Amino acid sequence: MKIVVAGGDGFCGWPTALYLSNKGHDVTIVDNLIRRKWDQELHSNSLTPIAGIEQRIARWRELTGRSIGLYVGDLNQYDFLRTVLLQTKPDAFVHFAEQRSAPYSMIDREHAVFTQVNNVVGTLNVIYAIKEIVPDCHIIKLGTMGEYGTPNIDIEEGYIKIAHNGREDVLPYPKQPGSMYHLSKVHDSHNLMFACRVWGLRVTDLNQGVVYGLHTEETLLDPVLVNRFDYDAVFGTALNRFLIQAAIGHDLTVYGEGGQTRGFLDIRDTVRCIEIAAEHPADIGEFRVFNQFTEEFSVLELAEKVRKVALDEGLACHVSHLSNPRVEKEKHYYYAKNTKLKDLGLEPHLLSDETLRGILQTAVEHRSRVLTENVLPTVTWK
Ligand code: NAD
Ligand code: USQ
Repeated sequence: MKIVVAGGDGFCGWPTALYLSNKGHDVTIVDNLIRRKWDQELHSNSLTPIAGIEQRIARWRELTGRSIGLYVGDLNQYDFLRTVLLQTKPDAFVHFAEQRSAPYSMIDREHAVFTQVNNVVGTLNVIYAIKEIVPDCHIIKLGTMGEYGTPNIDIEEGYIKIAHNGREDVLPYPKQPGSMYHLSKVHDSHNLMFACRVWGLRVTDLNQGVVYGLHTEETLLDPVLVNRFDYDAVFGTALNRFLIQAAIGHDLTVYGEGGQTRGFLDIRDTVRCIEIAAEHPADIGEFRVFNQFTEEFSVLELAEKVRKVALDEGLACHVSHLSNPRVEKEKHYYYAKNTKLKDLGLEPHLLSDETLRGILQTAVEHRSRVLTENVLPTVTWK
């Protein structure tokens, strides 16, 4: 298949591009490299030293003989996006290319506005460009489990059957997102659903949980192919952050009580989920939603797991309960369905001590690169 991976220089996009290329797909990356600029803005860095995108792609070609196309540009520039689609005519458009940090979106008004404009307008442009140029192309859009929030009932995959005043319907599952970033994903979902209903586009919205790990079979082939590994309080995510904190002997930063429960998945499952979605496209006019995570954990449970594995490795660390910089429930019911991807063939890599040890070892290897002033949270929701 001809597949565009928008956001293909990022944490999820880069290993996905390599994985799909390795499977024999004709892959083109589209990215404006803004994630690298946010590191500069935040005086932060990836724990792993990452090569430039041209160098990454050239190394991949040297090692495997496979070419990956590259367009450096912004999805918010409609003419640029039109050119990409006219020249590539993709069968599938995988859309990772958004500002994905909840804390970044909550820094101030400017960052909230930027996040929503970047994400919502970018996705609107994707919708219009596909409608105009390749209407049969399957949009595989990265959404988030955080669109649902933490309701006191089971979370379904996108839709819920509701009986009301003697009548019944299957309706979009209610959304109660927890940040300006998560809200941008809800807006995207609504726009995409409208485009399917009105123009007959085909879309899969992957409501992904928090991703952990960094390596895949392909990124491990050579140091130039290494994936980025975020640890700072703005872009680092829960489990990866705890592992890096353990590597540098920092207290594990559980926010508040730590009963916040989320869906999690291994990066090796992220890439496979994209392949599954591409191989089983949504029907014409269908807005299909998959919940893309494999297991649920509370953040305190994760911190305890990391503490135990770190101790086995001779790294003593403590779990610290920080005053929560976010506004969120710290103790709540959480049960989300996630059967659709498994029904289509996903065989999850479940979180084992061995997996934790592997990520921890990478963190230890690069720990001298940690800028310790970036570890504690400074952005608050209030
Ligand atoms: P990332 O920031 O590492 O990568 C995103 C990439 O998109 C970056 O390379 C960036 O330069 C690019 N980009 C952003 N805006 C762009 C634009 N307007 N035009 C072109 N390129 C643009 O993020 P990630 O962790 O790889 O996440 C990818 C997607 O998956 C996001 O949509 C995110 O919301 C979603 N997601 C991520 C996680 C996670 O734990 N990392 C979990 C659930 C969902
Ligand atoms: N948390 C801590 N300590 C930390 C970091 C986070 O206790 O050091 C807590 C947070 O308060 C929150 C939970 O862990 O309750 C998850 O936070 P996170 O930073 O790991 O993840 P989140 O902000 O939700 O965002 C990440 C990605 C985002 C994606 C989302 C999936 O950055 O792109 O959409 O995970 S989900 O959480 O399912 O919405």
